[in-house]
Amino acid sequence: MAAPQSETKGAVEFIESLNPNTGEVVGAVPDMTAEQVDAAVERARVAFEEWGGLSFADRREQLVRFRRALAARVDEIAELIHKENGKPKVDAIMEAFMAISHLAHATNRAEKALRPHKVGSGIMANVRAVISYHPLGVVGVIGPWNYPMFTPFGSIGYALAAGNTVVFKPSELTPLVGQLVAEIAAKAISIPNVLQVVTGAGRAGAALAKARVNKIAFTGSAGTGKKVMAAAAENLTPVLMELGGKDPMIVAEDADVDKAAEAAVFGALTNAGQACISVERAYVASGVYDRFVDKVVDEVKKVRVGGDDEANIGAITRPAQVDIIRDHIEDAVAKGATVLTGGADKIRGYFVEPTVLTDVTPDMKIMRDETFGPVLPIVKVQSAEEAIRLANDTVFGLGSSVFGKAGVRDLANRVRAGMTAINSVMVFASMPTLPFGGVGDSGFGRIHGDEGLREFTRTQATAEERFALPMNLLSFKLPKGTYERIRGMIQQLYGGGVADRAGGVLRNLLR
Ligand code: TXE
Repeated sequence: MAAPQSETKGAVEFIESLNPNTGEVVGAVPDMTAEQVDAAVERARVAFEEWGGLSFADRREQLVRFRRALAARVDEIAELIHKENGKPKVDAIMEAFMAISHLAHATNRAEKALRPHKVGSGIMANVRAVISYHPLGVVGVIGPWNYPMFTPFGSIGYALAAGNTVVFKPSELTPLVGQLVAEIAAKAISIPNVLQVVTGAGRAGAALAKARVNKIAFTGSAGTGKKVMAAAAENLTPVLMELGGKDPMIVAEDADVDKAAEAAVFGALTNAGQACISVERAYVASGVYDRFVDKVVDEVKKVRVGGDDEANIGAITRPAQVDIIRDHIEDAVAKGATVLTGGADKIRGYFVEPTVLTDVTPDMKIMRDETFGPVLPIVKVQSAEEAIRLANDTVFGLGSSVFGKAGVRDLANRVRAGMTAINSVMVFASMPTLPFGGVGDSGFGRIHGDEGLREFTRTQATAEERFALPMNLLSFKLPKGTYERIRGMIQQLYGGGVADRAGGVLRNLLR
């Protein structure tokens, strides 16, 4: 199989989408120009006039229609995810399930999460303070190929429910899934162009980042993320960055070892390891290390790689990724790692055998850079302190998991990451109530949850005077002696620890 091909049909360039399992052409999409991307953004702006002005109830009605239409065509969606990405069909329908459940949550939750609410007025006791949330306008979403529906839906569903319109640029490796979803939206939502898809590779993505959108939500590599930020900076467009990870798993001495091993195998291998929250490193307490490693090897041997319906994991979706995976394994072996299953010599074309490594050290690429493949390096640690130190020794900080009993929550709190699963793995991603996002090179901003809805809004602070105070501080007509009175206020309010009764004190002073 080769990288996606670009060919010319008439005057328009097309990009072919290939099936990673078979090399067959699944379809072709236009390689859009900057003008075409700008035109889509303009249409989205027109659509926003109406969509952004709808009540939550009316928007909900439209999004429920969209959700039902997605559910009605879920076999078609799953088939296309399977063909374009290479993951088994059951994983493909699971992905669609999670994406639709996030859309349903965002639809149902938006009104509550974005409801204007009163807050305390501090020292300005005569003012009513309200915080409200308003849609931004047009949101540009640049998506990846590993979860071509689920990942972008973490932005699309929440942005739409918050009242924005969306222009989505799917990865050039999985554009047809994006096209299908937008086609379903166009039929289900009565206002045109609420969700549009623009297709193409880096050029189209860069055009979207430079277009006058009101926010860019990007998922992909840190390198491309930096380019997107630089392009967005031209218009001071805010960005949300969901980048890669190097997620650690910590297994404590008192953990349920079998459960932890099974979770590690699933977390490292599902989707052929091509998840931003894959388990990329495991740190296991010395007392349970041997049992853990044996169980992992047992479980990994049962995992079948292939393109058929019985396989657990499919081919690697992005051709260049195979070289990265091979390089990481070879680098580790050259520096002393032991291969317990799989290995670089077992890679056949785009199919990578699950690889378990021990005797790994922090200087190896496999322990530092995102591998994004079905590889699990395991490290023996002597203490919880050592586990935390090594887990946090990374520029990334996306997901993580911790297995144990006593003190497990404390251990979880000490991992520097956006999300942590306790006695489970990856589970936070499927929970629409929990915010999802990273720190450091894993990015910033949050999708999912109430935070994910607010991410696609502008916060407005409203301060309404309810009654006038005898002494108006916001005026040039200040009476003589104001300096002394303010000085007195500062002493009374903050010099004696009465700041918690500030409103009352201020009113007395201004009388
Ligand atoms: O990502 P890119 P790639 C990681 C993973 C992988 C690496 C590279 O480690 O090996 O990233 O994958 C669009 N301006 N993740 O090359 O380039 C591109 O068309 C604007 C982690 O696929 O970041 C696609 O739609 N957009 C990850 C999107 O960016 C540009 C998921 C992502 O592509 C652009 C995928 C530009 N100049 C890969 N150039 C995760 N966080 O889950 C490309 N694009």
